Amino acid sequence: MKIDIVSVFPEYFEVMNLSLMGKAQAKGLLEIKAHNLRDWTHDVHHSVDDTPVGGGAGMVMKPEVWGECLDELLGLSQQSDSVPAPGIAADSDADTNQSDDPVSAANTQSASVNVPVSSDGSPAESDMSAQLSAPVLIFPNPSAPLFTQRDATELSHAKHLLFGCGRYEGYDARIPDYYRSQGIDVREYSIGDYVLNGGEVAVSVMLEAITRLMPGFMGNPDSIVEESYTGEGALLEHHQYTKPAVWRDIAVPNVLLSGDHGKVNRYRRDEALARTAEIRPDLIAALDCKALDKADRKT
Ligand code: 6GU
Repeated sequence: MKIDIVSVFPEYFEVMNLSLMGKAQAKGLLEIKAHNLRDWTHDVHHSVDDTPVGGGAGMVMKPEVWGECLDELLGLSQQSDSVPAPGIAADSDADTNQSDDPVSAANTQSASVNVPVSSDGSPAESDMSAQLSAPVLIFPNPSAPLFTQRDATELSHAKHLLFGCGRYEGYDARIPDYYRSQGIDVREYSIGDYVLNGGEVAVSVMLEAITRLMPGFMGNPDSIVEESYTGEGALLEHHQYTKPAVWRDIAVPNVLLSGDHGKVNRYRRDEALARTAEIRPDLIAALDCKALDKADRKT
């Protein structure tokens, strides 16, 4: 899997050379490149942001710099960002491009990559192992839908992921809109209901969730099968214990020492259901009834 990350702090991603992610890169399973957005600026100050149109606090990331950067990393032909005079509609801007700049007008055609996109954008569970052969462009955004294990599973089959990290008050909304209009698979995700200073940490979180699901990434692939949030009946995981059987007067539940696999599985399943009902009732409410077995209903 090829991974490009664009950020004004590319050094953030040096940690990707450590641990399992580092090993996966050494094995050639992953190729991660962090790029500095300022490399695509042309002014002396290398500025990437500007004040919000319509007013408000903070700064917004400019579309022109992102446009040049993403065109290059996606292998799309460069568009010319001519600035219309105030009051001129976007349509006449396109006309100006066509008459004044035949090269960029011609490129507008070839820039289009037609990727089939399903009606609701999310594949059925059965399609999750399908290769995503076209690049996926991902923007972390605290105002976007939540990133879930389902998204991680789907994206673990992608060939090329490109992350664009916003800073300040965010990025100009036309950036994702434009790449969608060019047929690119564009996603925006939040990692939780809190606000971070920028997308870098969110990208690190998403990348770890995605890459560990890649075939060959984990030493023991069984360890990802029984985890929380996986499968049809996404439940929190049961508690785990190791030896000794008693530690500081606290004993491991007896049934786990019984050697009876049927009983152990039942105990763990009941515990997972009880913990989920207590801690995350929303997950129980969202549970597909078909994911419950007969014994679940008795308890
Ligand atoms: Cl994806 N970005 C930022 N800046 N803050 C967040 C987030 C993303 N997800 C939760 N908070």
